[in-house]
Amino acid sequence: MRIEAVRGDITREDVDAVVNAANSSLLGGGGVDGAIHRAAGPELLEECMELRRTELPDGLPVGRAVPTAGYRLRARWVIHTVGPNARRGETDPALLAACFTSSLAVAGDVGAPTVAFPAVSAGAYGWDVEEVARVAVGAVGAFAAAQENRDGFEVCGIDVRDVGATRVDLVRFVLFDDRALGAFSRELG
Ligand code: AR6
Repeated sequence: MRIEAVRGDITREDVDAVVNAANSSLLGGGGVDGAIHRAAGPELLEECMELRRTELPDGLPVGRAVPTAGYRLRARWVIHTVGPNARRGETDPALLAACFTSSLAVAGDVGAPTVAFPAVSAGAYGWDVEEVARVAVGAVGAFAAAQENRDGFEVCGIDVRDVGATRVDLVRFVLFDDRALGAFSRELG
């Protein structure tokens, strides 16, 4: 798996799936969530509302991930995940790692070999971007190793069995500012 970090706006990425740093309601918000909803168009909110009516009446739990279509984005899929909110005392790195792991498992399930991630939880949810970079790069690296070995593993109670469904061969961290880009670039060495 190729893992890279670039500076940019994730809504413009030409990848199979972009990951959204959503909240449990899935009904939109500010930051990268607002930008993705604006760029994808109103159909995205409609699909999210349908998910809430059907599969997720209580919302999407922290650390989990769910796919929708990408609508007007170049990406075919949006994978929504909910980061831990440090401002509410959610500071367990395993919860943040689970966002990256579960998003990659969903990418494998839907058949998305190239995936772009933002710095989940590094904005409104108050995590230090250096810590986000450390956790994100560690989680993606562990997923890549499991994919190579074709074995499942467990992260934060999530049993990632199907890492071999479709291989994810590119993960691109798309960072909005120089500080975030520096943090991820250092972690990637
Ligand atoms: N492309 C790439 N990165 C971006 C973009 C973009 N277009 N826009 C912002 N970022 P945040 P969180 C960066 O707040 O901390 C929302 O209201 C931003 O600079 O988007 O997980 C949701 O609805 C930061 O580094 O997500 C939730 O309520 C990173 O993306 C809550 O915020 C994440 O910042 C989620 O908070």
